[in-house]
Amino acid sequence: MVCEILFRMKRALCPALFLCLVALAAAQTADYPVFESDKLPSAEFKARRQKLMQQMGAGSIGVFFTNPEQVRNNDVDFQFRGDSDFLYLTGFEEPDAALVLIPGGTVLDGRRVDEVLFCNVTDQMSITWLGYRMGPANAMRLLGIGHAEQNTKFAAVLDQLTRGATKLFTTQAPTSSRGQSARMQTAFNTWRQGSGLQATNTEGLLARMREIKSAEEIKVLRHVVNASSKAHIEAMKATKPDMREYEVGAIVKYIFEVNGCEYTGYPPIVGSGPNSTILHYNTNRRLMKFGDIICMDTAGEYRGYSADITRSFPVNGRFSPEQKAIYEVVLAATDAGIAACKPGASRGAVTAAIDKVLTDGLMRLGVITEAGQLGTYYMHGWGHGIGLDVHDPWPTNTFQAGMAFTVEPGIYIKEGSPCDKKWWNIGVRIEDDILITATGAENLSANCPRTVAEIERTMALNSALTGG
Ligand SMILES: [Mn+2]
Repeated sequence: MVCEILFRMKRALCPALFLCLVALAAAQTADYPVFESDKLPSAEFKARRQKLMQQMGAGSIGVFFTNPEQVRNNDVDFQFRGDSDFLYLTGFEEPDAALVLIPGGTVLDGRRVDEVLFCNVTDQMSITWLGYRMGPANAMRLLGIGHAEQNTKFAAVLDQLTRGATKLFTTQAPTSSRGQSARMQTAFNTWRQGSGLQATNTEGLLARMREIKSAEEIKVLRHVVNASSKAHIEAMKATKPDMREYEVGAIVKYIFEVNGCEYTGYPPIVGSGPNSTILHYNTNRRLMKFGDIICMDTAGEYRGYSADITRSFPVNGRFSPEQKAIYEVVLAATDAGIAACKPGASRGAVTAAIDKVLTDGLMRLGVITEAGQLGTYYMHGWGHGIGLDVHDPWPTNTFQAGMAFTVEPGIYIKEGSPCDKKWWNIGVRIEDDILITATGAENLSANCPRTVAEIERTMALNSALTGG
């Protein structure tokens, strides 16, 4: 990676600034290559914006920002990823962008508009240094946005766009501290204070839209769940005693990426031995030993959508009797939870099914002696929505076709727990991705080995990645 300051110096020394400006103007309409053929269709994003505008009503205005870029260190940023509500409404993946929705429509520079995207333009610096930018013209053409403008115009036209508005909708985007993103947010905040309008948080409306997945979204979810399942399988095949946890993490990330994932949905959790009992462990540095169990929670993100899969398996490829006993209890609880998922049922039925199986199982094994002790070893909820966020909005209690969520009970027995020490350092979570269908539920991650026999069979296979 090279430093941007060098470029700035060169630009300052340019003997033909005029030519630079000509090139810059030409670049405004630069072609934008589309490398992917399976992005969600622009018509779907358009329909989402229209549905949101119908709910907002005439006379209202919606102003939305994507996430700001975040510094990692010095002049290096974290890999950019847009705000999920913004991605949901636009499909626009670049930083420094804002969307204004005007359900009643208004006139901007003599043109009737009801939606305006503000984004970066392609210029000489972006071409030389930053890679491809879509730019306003391509955003209209490729994303079906009614009207797009360069983001430097945001402050100047906000008054025109909002004229006569009586209601404001927005979301709580993280504030930006630099660049055009910060300038747009400052202009918006100034306008908002001057307008006297109370902001209505739109997250509730968007949450109810996002919790029901369309056929196109389900296609994407299937892809990312399958890619994530493959990653678990390759990790199981490769895992051996005396590997580091990060070596397993490297394998899953590799499999996500060669299956087209742009990101991991969240940092891989590869917890072995005592680390298997830490719910969101992702240090992944420990040397794994014969006899350890691994609790591995990892999934990719594809076209913005994340899967979320956890499997637990023994480092040496064969479960110990104690690991197997705990595993079978958690698997039975996962199965009971999934069996309670169907249209019209509610979350409470899943909670009850899982809690009963876990309680009965741990009592039978003597890990607990009364039902009230379950919380010592099972301290999280059984699931959450999945989608653009790995913890996706899921406001409705009753299951409906198109909902996608996880079922993920677990048992975590730390060293020193009040039970026979033969159970210590066993952490087991089994997490599947469930889609509610018209008639029941589909386990999208059923191909990822789940039973003791399936896991031991998979682990006995040779790995092409580690040669053993
Ligand atoms: Mn999860």
